[in-house]
Amino acid sequence: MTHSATPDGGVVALAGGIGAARFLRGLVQVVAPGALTVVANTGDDLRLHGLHISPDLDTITYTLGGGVHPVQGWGRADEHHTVAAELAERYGVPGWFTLGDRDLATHLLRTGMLADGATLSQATARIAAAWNLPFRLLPMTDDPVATMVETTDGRTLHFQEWWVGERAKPDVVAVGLEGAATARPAPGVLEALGQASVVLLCPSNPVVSIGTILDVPGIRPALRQKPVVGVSPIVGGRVVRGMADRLLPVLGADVSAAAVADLYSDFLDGWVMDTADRGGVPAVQSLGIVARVTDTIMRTDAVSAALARSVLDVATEVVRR
Ligand code: FO1
Repeated sequence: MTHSATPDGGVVALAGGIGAARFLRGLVQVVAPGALTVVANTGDDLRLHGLHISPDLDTITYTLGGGVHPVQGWGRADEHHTVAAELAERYGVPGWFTLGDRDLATHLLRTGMLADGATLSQATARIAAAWNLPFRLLPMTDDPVATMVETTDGRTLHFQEWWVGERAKPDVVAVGLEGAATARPAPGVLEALGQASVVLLCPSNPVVSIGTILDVPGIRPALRQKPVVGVSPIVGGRVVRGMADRLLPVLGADVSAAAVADLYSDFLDGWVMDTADRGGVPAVQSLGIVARVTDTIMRTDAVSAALARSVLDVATEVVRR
């Protein structure tokens, strides 16, 4: 059933990859269809074999469309790797970034549309429609951006080269969104934020997913005008998944739910943390942020839906403040 607080102005959710997709599976159970816009990170995007790959857009699309690889949380279910094997064996082009045959169809469609002059938003809308997504999915920008990391051995790598290609072995001294200065929010993003009754931060990486969305000029100021409620991606001082624990220290932030709230404190109104982080409630409240603790480990869609309801409950409390 839809949450009583499904506001008429609509809900906008800022999203990264796997954790966001899990949360969205719960959110779509409690927000009226058509009331939700998801703005996804494109800093992970990369070009390989001449193809434009959008990992976070595809993880959200495949997960909410019912076709994601159930164990990996990214890429396609029922996947084969005939093309990747032929590239490696016949042509000597090894794949450090696993691209399955079905996944390649998505990248071929997107790259073909871009080559014909379409925008990333238009390609995303075409792909989302094919997967019957129950919400509008927007990239954070149509402009070229890329999350880059500087490693302690003096190299600058694309985030995926570091995270996947080098298995995150080198330590990182800096991370940033290349292209941010000239990037514009994708069409519809600022309008959706302007009309929203509430903006939600999915439990995504605060540095290379939510942080990169905030780096697109115009988005962070828009959030300061809205009730914003987020879900902590850090539980009990640890990441649930991914590598935020390696990147938060680069920003000088502790690996804690309260520290992430502090990073967002210029616009954040509500913060939902796991019961393991009950001790962080006073620190979050001292920032003037409504704090709520609940089970945030989304083992099932029912837990995701309960978490989404908690987030919308906090949104109601924030709006009534
Ligand atoms: N993650 C990996 O750890 N190894 C891979 O080979 C890999 C390939 C891949 C291909 C398409 C895609 O959409 C995502 C892929 N991912 C892979 C996940 C990707 O690195 C994500 O961006 C991160 O997991 C962060 O969300």
